[in-house]
Order: sequence, then structure tokens, then C-alpha cells
Amino acid sequence: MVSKPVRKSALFVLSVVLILLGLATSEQTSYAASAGTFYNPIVSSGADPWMIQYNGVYYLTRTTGNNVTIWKSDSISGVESGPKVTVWSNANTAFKDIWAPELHYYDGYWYIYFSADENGVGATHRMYVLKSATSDPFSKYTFIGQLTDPSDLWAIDGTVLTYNDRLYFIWSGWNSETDKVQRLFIAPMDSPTHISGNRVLISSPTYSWETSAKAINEGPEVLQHGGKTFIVYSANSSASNAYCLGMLTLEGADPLDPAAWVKTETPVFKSAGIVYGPGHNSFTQSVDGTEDWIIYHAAKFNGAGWTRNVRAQKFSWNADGTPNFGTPVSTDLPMALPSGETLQRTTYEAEQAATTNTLVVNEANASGGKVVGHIDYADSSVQFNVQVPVSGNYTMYVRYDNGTAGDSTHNVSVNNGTAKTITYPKTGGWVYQSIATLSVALKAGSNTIQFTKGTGFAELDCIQIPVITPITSAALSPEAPNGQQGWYTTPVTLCLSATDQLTSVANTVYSLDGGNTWQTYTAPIRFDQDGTYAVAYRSADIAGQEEMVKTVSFKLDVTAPAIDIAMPEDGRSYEDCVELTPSMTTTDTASGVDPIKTTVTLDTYAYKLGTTVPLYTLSLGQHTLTVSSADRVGNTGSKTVVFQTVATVDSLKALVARFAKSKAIDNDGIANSLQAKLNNDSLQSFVNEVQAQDGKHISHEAANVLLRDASSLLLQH
Ligand SMILES: [Ca+2]
Ligand SMILES: [Ca+2]
Repeated sequence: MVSKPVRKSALFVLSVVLILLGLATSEQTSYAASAGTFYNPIVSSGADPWMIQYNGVYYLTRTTGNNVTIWKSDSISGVESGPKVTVWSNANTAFKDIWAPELHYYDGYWYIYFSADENGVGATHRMYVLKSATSDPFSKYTFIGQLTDPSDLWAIDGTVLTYNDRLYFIWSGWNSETDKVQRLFIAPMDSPTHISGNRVLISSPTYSWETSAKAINEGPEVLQHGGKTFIVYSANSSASNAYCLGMLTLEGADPLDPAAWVKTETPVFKSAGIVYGPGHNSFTQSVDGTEDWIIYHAAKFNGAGWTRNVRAQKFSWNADGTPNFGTPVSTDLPMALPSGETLQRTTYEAEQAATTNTLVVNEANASGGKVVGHIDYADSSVQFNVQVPVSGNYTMYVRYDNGTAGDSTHNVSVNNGTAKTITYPKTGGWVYQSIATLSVALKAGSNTIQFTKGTGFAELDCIQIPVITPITSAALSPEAPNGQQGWYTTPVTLCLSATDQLTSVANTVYSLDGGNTWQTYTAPIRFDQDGTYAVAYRSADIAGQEEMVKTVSFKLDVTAPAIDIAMPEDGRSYEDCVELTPSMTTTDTASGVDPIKTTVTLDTYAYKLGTTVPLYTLSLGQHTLTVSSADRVGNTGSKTVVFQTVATVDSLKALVARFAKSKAIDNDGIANSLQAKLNNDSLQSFVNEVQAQDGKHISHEAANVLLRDASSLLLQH
């Protein structure tokens, strides 16, 4: 005798009424989950998620107990169905309870930090580090050894802070063998594999929200934004609903100064609604880099303890520069996909599947607004017809609810094969949905997936089959901008490499014009022209399935500013009576001219822009004017013009008039006399008069100029 929940019977009656009224058949399908949305969890089981994006690809690791496993995906929402590799295992070691691995990249290599105990003795938990063979996160890893400060006390959950180009290790540890309260410590590192100094205590659980179930600070994670550095950590007992995230802000200049870290008085992320015990997180960004996302775990249901799954949620920033994580969104509500991401799954609604001895039930939070319930009898079944273009093992997502007090199961048979069991942890109510996953072997083309009753009771909302496309990794060389303000100052090479989980990559294409035209990628692409680039790319498999378009962006400025000197003109001779104001323009079409870095020299002396130069103040002959300029990323260039100053009879006349006006010749009669001599071409007589008046009616400085020019003219005669 099967006893069914009362609620289902009531709905059964309602459904009968709707059918009698003819409403059920005419009702339009209204999808709770629209195209641009997904439901949490993103990983149906697991804890301590660490996600990092590298070359446009997401890598996730989490606590798997006996090994370190990395998943790879081109999306946040699709990470569970991506390829995975166990990069290290505890086989042939005494290590057990391998917890909270993290993947960090430094100088061409990956480092995995994890904690483990020996032979399952919890008190022996310490931290260890692995190093990759190549820059590929999926490469082989070498066990480097333990990572500890001189205290060598209990330690878990290590992570790395990079601050002012220095590395620091931060972890959760004990004060002593007798004071076993988990606190946060920091210590300096002199390499990614070595702690180089004593640890410093930076946080102890003190607030009630850190201590109510058990006094614990753990899971420290670094968050840096807008010049600020935060440590977001997990507080309270990880097995309790009270588990939550707290935050330290680096207010001082030295991360090793305990006083530099200021704790926020309240949790920054905590249980809400039907989300219990959110904690132990990591941070990443949307595929297009425009959104910040927190990846965290939460209990699968109220009081689930260590039965947890992995969730993703966008967060924002407060006006004061602190992160705003908001409230954890329940698995019931569709969330907008990360910006630039499309859901790489095909949804099949249970209510549209072929069913036997079941009942379609309206549920507000269900995909499509309906689920299939009453899968309660030996002959009850829900059969989906699923099309895939490529054969292989697929991670099938099953959205379900289980309002019973414990686990329920269904038996799942693919193409009438041997049934496998899928387990549905309780969801805390018949209206609360969650996601379970099961690996199913599908053949290319049409497949049947049949669900029949197992133990307990569960309702089926929908299944989702991932669309498995190639994953393309986009690597730039140099790896990081080598100029200021995020600009490259040397040519950039883009290398695209694609892999496919189930079949082969047919081609990789790229677009330089935002996706209007696509070119086949055959070899690394070199960019040597200035510009701001956004290269779109994607690969297709041999079944024609196309990867979601991704974009790699970079800014290139290899060119110094262009310098145009309008005055003086290069190669020209100027009479020395001329007043000349050098003028020039500097332009940089890429990063722009740095206005404070333009300098001008005249005959190697600094020249102040805008100053007028009376050319008689220069010696007669050749002069150089050099303009140096720099752009905002550090490219520097210069240009030099060469010009002549010459004396002529006319320039001497002009200078006499000038000096008379300025009273350097203070007697009009003498000035007139000098002009008359120049008019008569009596240069020697002119010289004699200037010499006679030198320091008298003609200032010594003016006399020197007049004599210099007259001598020059006499030499030419
Ligand atoms: Ca549904
Ligand atoms: Ca430039």
C-alpha cells in the first residue's frame, strides 16, 4: 500500500477540475526558466568550490576527499558537465580527508594548495602544494611537499594573497595543540611553494554569528577590487545552518600587521529563505569579464550538515568599495546567466514527456510551471525522447522536488538498458525544486530515457542534457600587458587551441569585426598594429555543434606619438631679427599623449613651450630644436629640426630699430646715424660707431650683437 502525501491528492483533484473545464489542454506553456536563465545548483553535490578562469576557460576544483579533481568548462553554469581530470590522488600515500583544493597560477605554472590528514587522524591536518608540469591546468602535477610556518600546527584551507607583488599564505589553524579554535593566520611566502616567515593571527571567531554552533573561522578567500583587498572567510560550524561568510578588510599597509585587518561586524552572506549554511566560496567573473560572481556551497536542505551542493551568484559593489553579496538565491528561482554566457543544455520538460500512470501538477517554481508527480506505482513511468548529435557519456541534470523526510530515488533506464539509480535528497517541501545529476550513455540520434519509481517519492520537473561543444582556450603572448594601464607595447600573438570532450574539433574560427565575418584559424595570429582589439572566436565539432562565442580583448600601442614641428621649419634659414615661437603638435592615436611628458630642447637647453625666442639671442649659424614625447603607456619618441640664423643688412637695420625702441640704444641721433651707415653700406663705419658707443649710448649686450652681425657681413664682402 502506497501512502501518498496529502498535498498531491489535493492537486490531483484540482487537475481533474481543470481538465474537466478544458483549461489544461488550452493553456499555453509558460516557462519559469526563460532562455537566458539557469537554476542553482551548478554542481549537484560537493563543497568548498574553487573556480578560476584562465584564457577564457573556467576550471573548478572542490573537495573530493581522496584526490584533487579539476573540471573544465567554457561556462560557469555548465561546469559539472565539462571534462574532468583527477590530477593527483592519495593512492600510495597516508593522506586522507583531502579538503578544499585551490588552483593558483604563477609565472607559467599552476599550484594546487590542499589540506589533508594522515590516515584519517583529524589532528594531523596540514597543508600541501602540488606544481604543474606546464601552463595547462590539466597537465601533470608534482607533489612538492608541506607548506607550513615554523609552528607546524594544525592547518587547513590555505589560499594565497598577492599584495604589492608579494605573496602571502592565509589559512585556518589552531593556536596550539590545546587551543583548537580555528582562527585565520597569515604568513609571508618567498615563492609559491614556500612560507618564509612566522605566522600572524589576523582573525578569531568572536561574534555570535561566528560562534553560535561552533567557534570557527575558516575558508579564507582573497577578493581584490578597486585597490582594496578583502578576505572573505567562512564562519561558524560548516555542518550547521549558521555557517556564513564574514569579511576582513585590509585597512593598513602591511598584511602581516594584525591591526591592518578590520572585521565587518555582521556576516556578508548568510542563510536566507530555503538556503542554509552558505559558505566556503571562491570568486570569478562572467565570461565577458563584466560581472563578478561568487561560487559557494550550501546545504542541500534545512539541517543537511555536510550534504551540500555548489551554487553561483552574481554580486555587486557598494559605493564605499565593499562587495555586496546580497542574499543567497534559492534553487527554486531562475537566475540570469552570467553575462555573455548561454545555457549549454537542452531542456526536456517532464510534463511533455510520455507518461504512464502519473499526474501533471502545476507548480509555480517549476520549469514550465508544471511537474510530473505520482510516479508512485510499479507501472508509473516518465519517458523522455532525447536527441544528441554525438554519442558519449552525458551529465544529465534532473530538476526534481522531494517533499519527503529523506532521500528518494528513481530508476533510470536509457534505451531500455539496465536501470541506474538516481538519488534525490529531500528538498524540504513539494514546492521546492533542486537538481540531481546522473551520467547517462547516449548514442548519436534519438534516445529514450525512462524514469520509474524507486524508493520514496519525488516529482520530476525537467531534465537537461548538456550541449557538448569544443572548448577553445585563447592564450595571448606576452601573457599580460607589458605597458602601463593595461596596454601591450609590443606585438601580441594570439594562440587558439580547442579540445572536444566527446568527439573531434572540426575547426576554429575567429572574427575581428564583432562576428560579422569569420576567418578560419590555422596558426597563431600576430597583431602589430596599434589598436583596441576584441577578437571573437569559437570552435565547432565534427557534428557541426558550435561553441558559444567568446571574445578576447586587448589594447596594443607599439608606436610613440607622432611629432609634427611647424615652427621652426626644418632646414630653413632665418634672419636673426626674427622673433620665433616654436610650435608643434604631438598625437597618439592609440593610448594618447601623456601631456606631462612632452619636452623641448633648443640647442640642448630646455625650452619652455610658448616662449618666443628673439633669434639674435642665439649665436649665428646652425641650431637644433628637439621635441620628445611619450604616450600614456610609455612609448617615447623624439623629432629634431635643424635651422640657421643669419645676419643681413636688413636684419641689422631691424635690430637697430629694435634696440632704439627698447632703449638699448638710448639716443635717437645715434640710431639714425647707424641706420644711415647701413643704408650706405658703410659697414666698417657702422662698426666704428658701435664700438665707440659700446657701454655708453649702446648697451654692451646690444653692441655685442650688432658687432657680431656686422663682422659676419664684413667677412662675406
Ligand atoms: Ca516542468
Ligand atoms: Ca602610442
